[in-house]
Amino acid sequence: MKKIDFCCTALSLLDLNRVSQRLKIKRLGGKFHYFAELGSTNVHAWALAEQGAAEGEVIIAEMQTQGRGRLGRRWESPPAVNLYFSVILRPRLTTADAPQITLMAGVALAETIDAFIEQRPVIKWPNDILVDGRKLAGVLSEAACNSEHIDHVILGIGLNLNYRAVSMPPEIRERATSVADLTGNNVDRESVLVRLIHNLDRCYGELEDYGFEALQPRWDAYFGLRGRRVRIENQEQVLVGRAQGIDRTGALMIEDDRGELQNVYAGDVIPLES
Ligand code: BT5
Repeated sequence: MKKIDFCCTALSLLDLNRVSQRLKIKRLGGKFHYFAELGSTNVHAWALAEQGAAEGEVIIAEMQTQGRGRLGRRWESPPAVNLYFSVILRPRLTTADAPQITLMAGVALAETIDAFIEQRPVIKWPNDILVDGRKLAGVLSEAACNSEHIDHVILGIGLNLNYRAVSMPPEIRERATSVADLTGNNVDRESVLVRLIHNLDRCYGELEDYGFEALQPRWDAYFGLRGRRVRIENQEQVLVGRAQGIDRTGALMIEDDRGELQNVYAGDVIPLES
């Protein structure tokens, strides 16, 4: 990636003191680790969590040189236009329920984005937020756990705010979008961050206190593929069928072409013609 000299450019950087003052909660966002540049906020957060960092600490960077998606994919992370951050969580959940963290973040993201754009955001299971079929945000959750208990989860979020299509690399230009591209105006990144952390704090609290059932109706309302024919690809299989929604563990339920219900726990969903 091209190196950017921050001193010589008129980039508007985040002021985390201002963000902290606006946060009325203390559980998530009680402490920020701010970087002008980082390889990956998830990698750094993982190292801090291993050293005993507390739940709710947020690692945030203006740009990432090795922003990560799932399965070693890349997350484009140019400087000072978007949000790239990771939250350290130490949830009171069993290992089996760990995938619900990603789903919880999807609800918090969708509810946040809804406040800044006219169009309705759509959740694409398990971790994408799409608007008009283009990707606006992605979630990467990584958990350290044994067979029963979770030690920590690193919840990483990338959200495109003032990233214009003209600046995007050709590989994603047709498939990605940003709040600025959707509204025609730049958005105040700190306002989005404050609202997003509030919403994450609230949704995370609901998940821990009442279980995923408390969030599922809202997740369902943002889910864009119910009844659509989809192809699911993961390391074990390729499955074609009709998406029915998610079960209480967060698995995607697919009715296959023999009419049997299959639960899918990981993979990429590709919508097909209905
Ligand atoms: C994701 O992976 O969507 C998870 C992205 C998580 C990024 C955050 S940023 C903060 C934290 N630190 C990290 O290192 N990561 C997290 P996946 O479903 O595998 O999607 C990756 C695919 O999305 C890529 O292969 C591209 O096709 C596309 N993509 C890459 N950058 C994008 C961007 N900025 N906007 C939209 N799409 C993008």
